[in-house]
Amino acid sequence: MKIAVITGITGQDGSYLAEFLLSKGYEIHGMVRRASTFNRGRVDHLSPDVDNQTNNPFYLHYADLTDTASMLDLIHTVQPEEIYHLAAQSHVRISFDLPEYTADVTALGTVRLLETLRKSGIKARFYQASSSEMFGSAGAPQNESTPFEPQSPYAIAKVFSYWTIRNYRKGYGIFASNGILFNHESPRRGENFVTRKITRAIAGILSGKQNSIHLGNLDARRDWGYAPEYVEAMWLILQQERPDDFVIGTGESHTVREFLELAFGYANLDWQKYIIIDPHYFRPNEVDYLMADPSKANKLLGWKPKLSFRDIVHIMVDADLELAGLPSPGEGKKALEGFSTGWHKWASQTPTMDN
Ligand code: NDP
Ligand code: GDR
Repeated sequence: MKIAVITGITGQDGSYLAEFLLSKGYEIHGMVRRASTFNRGRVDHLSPDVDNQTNNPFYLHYADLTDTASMLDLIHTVQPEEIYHLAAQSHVRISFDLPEYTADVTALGTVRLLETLRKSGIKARFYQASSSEMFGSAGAPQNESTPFEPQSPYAIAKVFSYWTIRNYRKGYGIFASNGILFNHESPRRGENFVTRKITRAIAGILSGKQNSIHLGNLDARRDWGYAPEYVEAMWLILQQERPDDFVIGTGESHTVREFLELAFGYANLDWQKYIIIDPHYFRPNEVDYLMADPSKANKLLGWKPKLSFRDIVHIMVDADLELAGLPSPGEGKKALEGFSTGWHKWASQTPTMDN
């Protein structure tokens, strides 16, 4: 049984990755940080002692990216073969409010974890959650050779981590790889990212709990994929013969406005009646146009996304309507039936209301 450590296991990607690796027979050790509120909603269903129905080799450990000793303890105790480093302060706009904290967690946190691994002498493979935000204002499409032009404290912190990975790979021979992932969404997406904010608002409007949605820039273009497909790419990256860096995305780009139109239209609502443009959600610097050129991943990893932009919108609207106890049109559910690879099912999409 292979042993993997996942940092950021309580986040969107960490929770899907844990499910995927469990289906592959891995023993999973997740890092969780202390919070005053419940922060395990996305993974609680994986714990062996919840309902006595699962007996997963799934363990959670308290540690924090700002606390080196806690990570040392985790790595020494678990002796992992693979480390998936997903934990971060991951919100771009909030990184402008918290630049120092974002640098501490999202940049220095990576160095702390890599140093912990290096000093331990354990030969684990290391996956770094790099981001398309690193490309910033570089022209689209972006691939592994596109120079970075980061536009936020978050993106700058990710560029620091990206180069740290390459430095440790070259300098110390550590099997450390960057997955440069473009935006990927799901019903488990955090509520303050734009896609989930929109699909939750639709459910709120239809259930009479809200009558408007405040948004910022609708013209930004993003390459949006489906998160469960992206965690499979993370795993593939660590199964290669050599460590390397890969761009992961769909190769299609859409504006926030297009997402709005499609999502509201699917729920039979006219989006223009509900949108309030609120400067609070504008960013000091915006990233206008991201679109992946994922040809290296297509060729070397054999990775290609199966679900379309439309499928993702349908899945997210269906899931939020169901969470609100409303009937859903069901196109998203249908799309997922076609996609299902055994480990990922509709029923486990949104384990709890307050994830
Ligand atoms: P989330 O924001 O959903 O999850 C972030 C995770 O990091 C959570 O588990 C969070 O814990 C944890 N975390 C935050 N700060 C600390 C800390 N100080 N110590 C320990 N854990 C911490 O992110 P996603 O799942 O969406 O993304 C995963 C990674 O991939 C992130 O690094 C993100 O920057 C990157 N990325 C994401 C993309 C996307 O489109 N989703 C695209 C490209 C890169 P808690 O639950 O307690 O808050
Ligand atoms: P992003 O995702 O910044 O691309 O980072 P987000 O969903 O936050 O923004 C996407 C675009 O939508 C515009 N926007 C709004 N965004 C938010 N959050 N809230 C709003 O109300 C709103 N209105 C318009 C934004 O300006 C932006 O242009 C995500 C994160 O997951 C990162 O961690 C990851 O690295 C990148 O994707 C790839």
